[in-house]
Amino acid sequence: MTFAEILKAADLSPAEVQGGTLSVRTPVDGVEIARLKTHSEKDVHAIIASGMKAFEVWRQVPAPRRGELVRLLGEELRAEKENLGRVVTLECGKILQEGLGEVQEMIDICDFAVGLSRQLYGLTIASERPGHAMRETWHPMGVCAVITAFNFPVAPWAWNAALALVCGDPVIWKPSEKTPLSALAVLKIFQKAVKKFGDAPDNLLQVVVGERDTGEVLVDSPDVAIVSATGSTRMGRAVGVKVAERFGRCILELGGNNAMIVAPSADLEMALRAIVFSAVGTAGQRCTSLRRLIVHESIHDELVARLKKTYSNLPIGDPLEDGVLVGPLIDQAAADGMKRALEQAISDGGTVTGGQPALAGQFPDAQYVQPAIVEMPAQTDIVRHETFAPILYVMKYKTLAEAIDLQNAVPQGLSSCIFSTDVRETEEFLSDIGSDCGIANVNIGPSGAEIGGAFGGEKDTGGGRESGSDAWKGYMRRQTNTVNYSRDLPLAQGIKFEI
Ligand code: UN1
Repeated sequence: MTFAEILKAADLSPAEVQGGTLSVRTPVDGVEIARLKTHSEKDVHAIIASGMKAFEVWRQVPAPRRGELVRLLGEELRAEKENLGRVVTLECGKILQEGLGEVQEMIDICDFAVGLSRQLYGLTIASERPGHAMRETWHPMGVCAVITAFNFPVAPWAWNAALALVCGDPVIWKPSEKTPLSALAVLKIFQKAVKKFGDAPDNLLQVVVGERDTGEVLVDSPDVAIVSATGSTRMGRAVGVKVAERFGRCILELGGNNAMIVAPSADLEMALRAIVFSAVGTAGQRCTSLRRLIVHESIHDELVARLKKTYSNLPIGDPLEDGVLVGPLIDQAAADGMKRALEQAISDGGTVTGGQPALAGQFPDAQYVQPAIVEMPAQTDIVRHETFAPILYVMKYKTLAEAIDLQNAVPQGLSSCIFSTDVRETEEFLSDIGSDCGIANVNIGPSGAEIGGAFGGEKDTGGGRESGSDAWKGYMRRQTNTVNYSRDLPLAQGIKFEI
């Protein structure tokens, strides 16, 4: 399929994707595939006002009926999985298998949210007063802005939107300026679901196209009740402060610097496969990508030798082609960042294998790279920094306590894992003195989380939780109710107040 055919199959006509000022390039070969019209500040204010209007209606629709819309969305996504997966691959450069996986994540969270729409459980609480009932109830919160990053153009939107919609909140989506086409394709799919649903209010989902300043209008608006943002720690720090200043609700999913500890008892064959998938998948541009490998000294040399061998045969190339495992980086800035990080690692005493540009002859305007393995004498500042590229730093350890200290001694706290068949080690890793991350896995890599669990992490990762478990509570307001059904008016705490 040509690039134009990929867009057409996703129902994006040339008229819709041309004639604007925002240039969208595919990382596959670096060519421009669209020029989108952007929204002005005034447009965004009007969009927020429309979202507020939708809220007035949507919050009164019973939650299970709201779930029906999300069920229909899941069905439409099933039908469009291939078409949307291809747009994702075209726009962000991840291999098609991963593009399809991302759409599957959207389908999965829709299923989850449909079930949730018949739950949204509150509590009954024992009151200290006779003839009184206490309960805790959950209510729709308001307009929810979802700001997403280029590396996962659609799944994180779905984790937020599927929950927000069943919780009664209209959604305004600000996709990355690098991947707005995926968002527009999803909007088309959503509109089909709305049509089948029948009587949903207009503007339950709106997409704003633009650069950072467009997102800032959403972040600053007191009419946007929830801001859920995925992206860099720098972005999150700015967004978090602004939303906190107006006492809005913020859900942040920011950088990761994820590690794997490989213990002496590990199944090395399994570890090897997990390392390669999580370090080079999405060309090292997942927030959950494996960036630090902490290997017991007794198996270090063997594992590194096997890794280098596997890395030397990795199929790098056009992510739309079958059999390719490593696609391009998103842009020149990403390639420059990788180069700078490798130079710094070398000056810190690291030994680099790989890391050089690839396929420059075939794709002169794209940024393909050979994934890098960097053997480090210590966890220096560059290792503690998240570089969004396929760089795997390898370090040695002697004791598990030392390995856990290394794993935790970075600013970020998203995902982590241990490969070990020793239950004492694996349980310690998951214990109160183990990994400090939001996600901690055993005999599985740090990436590729399922939607059923809460997704997010601590420290510089921002503290937010999205997707499964009880993350839905982030999209509703909590209310404590005390109901007096007696004929007296006793005061709490036994206070006497006679008039
Ligand atoms: C991200 O990189 O922002 O766990 C999200 C994973 C995916 C989500 C990654 N399910 O790797």
